[in-house]
Amino acid sequence: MKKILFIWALALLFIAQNNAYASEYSKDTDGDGYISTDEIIAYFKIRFKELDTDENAGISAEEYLSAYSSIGNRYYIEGFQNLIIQLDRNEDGTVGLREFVFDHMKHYKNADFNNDGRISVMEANNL
Ligand SMILES: [Ca+2]
Ligand SMILES: [Ca+2]
Ligand SMILES: [Ca+2]
Repeated sequence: MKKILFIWALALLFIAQNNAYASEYSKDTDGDGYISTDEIIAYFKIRFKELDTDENAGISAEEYLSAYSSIGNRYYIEGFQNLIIQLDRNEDGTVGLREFVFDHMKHYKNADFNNDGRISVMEANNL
């Protein structure tokens, strides 16, 4: 029984990694190996839509929690409440699209590790 569980866990890990890999490449929509500003903003908009499950144009702490819990990790609502306090510049209690993109663009700009002025697919791995 234990062995079956172990194999099952390995299979899940493999599937999760493959999905992560596939999603990295979907950021580079023109396939030139680099993620342009337009490409990353398009990607962030897709991510925002995925997270905003009730489609009220804002991501709540509950929506963050359910999205990240489904990956199989254990998170707590307090962590996301703190995240929203940091990102919620118009203080409506949720993270709107502009707030979401603004915050994520900071990470995008910092991702150019070799300072060639472009973000490669590898550099965009953790965005
Ligand atoms: Ca590209
Ligand atoms: Ca929402
Ligand atoms: Ca807000």
